[in-house]
Amino acid sequence: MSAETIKVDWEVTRYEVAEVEGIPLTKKMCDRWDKVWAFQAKPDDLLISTYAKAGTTWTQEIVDMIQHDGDTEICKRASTYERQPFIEWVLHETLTPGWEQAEAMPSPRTLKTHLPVQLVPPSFWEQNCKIIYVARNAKDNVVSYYHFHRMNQVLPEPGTWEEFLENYMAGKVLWGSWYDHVKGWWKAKDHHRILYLFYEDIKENPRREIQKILQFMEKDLEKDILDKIIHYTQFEVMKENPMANYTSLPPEILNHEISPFMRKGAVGDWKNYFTVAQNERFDEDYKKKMAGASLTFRTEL
Ligand code: PPS
Repeated sequence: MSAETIKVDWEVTRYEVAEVEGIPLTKKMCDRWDKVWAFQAKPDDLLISTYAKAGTTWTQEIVDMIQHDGDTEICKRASTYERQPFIEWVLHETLTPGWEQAEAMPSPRTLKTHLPVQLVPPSFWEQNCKIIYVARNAKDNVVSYYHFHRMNQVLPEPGTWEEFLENYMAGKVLWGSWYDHVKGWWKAKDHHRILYLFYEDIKENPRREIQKILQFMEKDLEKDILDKIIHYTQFEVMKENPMANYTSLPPEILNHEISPFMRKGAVGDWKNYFTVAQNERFDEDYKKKMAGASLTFRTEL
């Protein structure tokens, strides 16, 4: 694959937000939504779907390592976003959007999305594609999302932590409500080929969770290859991997000095940000929003 060098020869400004069916997305995505919606999936596509900051990159690296039998050199052939296109993403008008990157790619393709289930291009369902969905507990997810908005210079200004938390609880952030996202995909897994995983489970026992992915992908690997995958996809190792830690994007876009993309990779970091009052308010609101859902998250291990 030839990696497209991303050069920033335009003024980097934080993107405007618009909506598709009530879901906030960048205006750049909304303006070309017809292209995203018309995306043609193929039966052997594997889609990695997540709410933003739920462990997408981690899962992408695990899947790529599985597909290449643990060959770390092959997995360093290009950056995460070039190996596995982010189908709905438009970085700039002068650059190839995610769906075109995917179209130009030979099969079998592995693709990334943050779309809520109702906005996934219908061809994925028509083609009965396999989908790996990863969910992360809302508290760690919002902390990670807040820091990502600080460092990613094209995302909307996050405001203060307090303001960002309010917007997140109200679903007024890019890709919409975390609550609806995790619930929507949870329901969909009963009708489609979806492996639903949890960030906390992977953190707790990567071997067990990677074995679930292997089974889902109908792959069998020797124990030493599995050991190698566990090693190369752990936080500390991925953090130093320039093809997996997003340092290959220009600093005008991702400013790792403000907050690194590979920030903490932990479960329970929310305790360093939520005040007692915020936590109480969050929990009360959470109960209402998640009432009736047979979906439970762990906020500590
Ligand atoms: S994105 O931009 O939506 O694709 O981001 P995403 O990859 O979903 O999430 C980034 C967070 O995942 C953490 N991360 C990891 N945690 C544990 N182990 C590994 N290997 C790993 N790789 C990435 C990353 O550090 C972000 O979480 P925070 O809490 O901000 O550290």
